[in-house]
Amino acid sequence: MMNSKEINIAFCFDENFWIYAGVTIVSLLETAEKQTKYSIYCIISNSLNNKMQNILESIFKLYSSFSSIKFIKVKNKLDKIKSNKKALYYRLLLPQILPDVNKIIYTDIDLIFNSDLQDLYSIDLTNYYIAATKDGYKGNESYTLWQKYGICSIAKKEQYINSGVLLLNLNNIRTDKIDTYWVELAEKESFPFHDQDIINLACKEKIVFLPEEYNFSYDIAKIIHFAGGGKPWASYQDTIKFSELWWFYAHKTPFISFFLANYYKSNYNSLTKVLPKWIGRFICWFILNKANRHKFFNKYVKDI
Ligand SMILES: [Mn+2]
Repeated sequence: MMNSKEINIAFCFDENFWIYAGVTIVSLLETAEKQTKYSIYCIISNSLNNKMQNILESIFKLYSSFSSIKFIKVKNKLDKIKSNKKALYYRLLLPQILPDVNKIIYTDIDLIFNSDLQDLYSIDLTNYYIAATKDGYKGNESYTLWQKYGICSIAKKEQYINSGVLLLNLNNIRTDKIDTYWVELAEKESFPFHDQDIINLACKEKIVFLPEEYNFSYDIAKIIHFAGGGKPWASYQDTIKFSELWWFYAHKTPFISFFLANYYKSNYNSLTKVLPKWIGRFICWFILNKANRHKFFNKYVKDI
């Protein structure tokens, strides 16, 4: 196709979060402009099996024949990393895993896209490592490692960024061996905000600050990130802004009955507050039985 604009984008996840990647990917493709061609790289754990990959691939195919999707398993077991949330650290491996890619967008999968990403991708990073939005932390003296590594002062200068949405200049990062430094830090310490502290520490002075519309839940947001504790799939919907937009895309995936069952399960307590206990219990039992995860996935895989 003429004048197509290629955009590299990476998602990193393991077998615990792969279904949420489905929602993020649907929102990415549904908001793409005609000439945008996404090269999607899914950086995944070893335990994400072929069936799971095939399901994600089939969702992808429903929405785009123009873009592409690739699954790459993380070979490095990250044994030395001092944290049990290994998947958070996959993004630090992007420069090594994708040696031929020079520029890429990385986003978390607890978010949805509300806009095409050409604007974000075209931001000039010639003299920088990354672009990211500032985070709300004003500096918390109580973290020992923040004090030890001077992250407090980064936060105080309001230069502390959120690592959920990143535009990365992989070329500069590789040339200056920043990726090696990232892994060194991860193996040495367990930072309170994991990869985010590491990226802030290693990339300071070489960060382009993005407008807030690319991260978080603002009215005009191009990328809506459900950062922190309240996720639209888990908490009572009214309390989370834009959760209905997440559910809109969730309905377009084959995971919807699973999402609903989980949602009712986690909201069982609020349900029983308004209904007699036995009715609440019956509804939960009914929904959970209907959406038996194993049966559901088997059926879906057979159908495609
Ligand atoms: Mn996040």
